[in-house]
Amino acid sequence: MSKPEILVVAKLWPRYMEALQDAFIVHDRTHLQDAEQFATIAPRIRGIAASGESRVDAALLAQLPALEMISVFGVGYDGVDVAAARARGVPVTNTPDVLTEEVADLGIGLMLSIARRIPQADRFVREGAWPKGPFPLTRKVSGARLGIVGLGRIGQAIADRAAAFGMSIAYTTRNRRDDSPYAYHPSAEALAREVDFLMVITPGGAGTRGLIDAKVLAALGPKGYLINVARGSVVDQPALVHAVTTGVIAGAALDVFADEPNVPDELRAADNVVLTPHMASGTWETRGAMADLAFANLQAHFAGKPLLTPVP
Ligand code: NAP
Ligand code: 8YV
Repeated sequence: MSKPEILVVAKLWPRYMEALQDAFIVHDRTHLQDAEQFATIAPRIRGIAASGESRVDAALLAQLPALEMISVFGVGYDGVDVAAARARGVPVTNTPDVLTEEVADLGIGLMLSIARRIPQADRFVREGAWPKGPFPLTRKVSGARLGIVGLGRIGQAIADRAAAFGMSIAYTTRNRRDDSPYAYHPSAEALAREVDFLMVITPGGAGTRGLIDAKVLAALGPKGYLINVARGSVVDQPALVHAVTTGVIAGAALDVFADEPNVPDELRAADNVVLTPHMASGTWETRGAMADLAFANLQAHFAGKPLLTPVP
């Protein structure tokens, strides 16, 4: 029997691509590169392999009459029109849990980096500034107040780590968690008013677009720090640029941006900002586990078995 044909819609990690190429006939981003060629293969496409940042919209789905499933390499699937897929009976899978610890680690790392100014201190030593005088004092993290916007799998793993730093922990979600010992606030603005560090770890998409706006940043205040490991869309980026460059907040540490891989010049120039290139899950170990799970979902579907991790 011939191998199923799938469309890869993002530049995927080479090890994952190799596994896909062994098991399927892979069309790598053909829809973006060659419209004529895509028109000839589109009717045969039975699966999509996407990344967490991929766009799979209704217009693309409409061109794929034989599509049976979409597998996302990532826990976030905000770029996929899940409603349009569901209307066609096309299930979507993602890679929850296997990256939780990794993303939580980077969230804590970013919080420490911006508070203790670790990248700035590194530059200070490299640039030969140390002999001219000491590095300015920084902000203590242990015992400080942490607010988590989104207490899901990753938010909880961040809270577990923060507890070991003796931080007092509070959170906001749409639904209060009865199983959580942490103080609940009904909005990001109310939470921001009560904390030193505001950690954003919700899904992206329409439901959270601009959730961290100018009002939330004003509530966080001139001694407060924002950390975003969720999606760039969750933060009103122009409001954030204004906040970090005018002292509305003390600083920010960001792994995600509104228009990746483009980062505004104002953020790149700001000394009170730490920037990483959407790398929270980016270790050999975790990307390997994500690839295995994303692949296993495709394999299960085409073997007629139940999907491992369908999105809710
Ligand atoms: P999860 O378990 O589904 O948790 C999501 C949390 O966000 C839940 O507590 C949810 O609670 C809350 N939430 C959703 N909408 C909200 C809103 N409007 N206001 C406040 N809270 C809201 O997901 P997860 O596994 O922790 O992953 C979270 C997200 O992290 C992913 O969707 C992805 O976007 C991001 N992520 C980023 C990276 C990276 O590389 N930087 C890596 C992995 C994941 P309620 O439903 O009660 O509101
Ligand atoms: C990945 C992510 O960087 O899981 C997510 O939602 O954003 C990240 O783990 C991404 O999916 C890989 O391209």
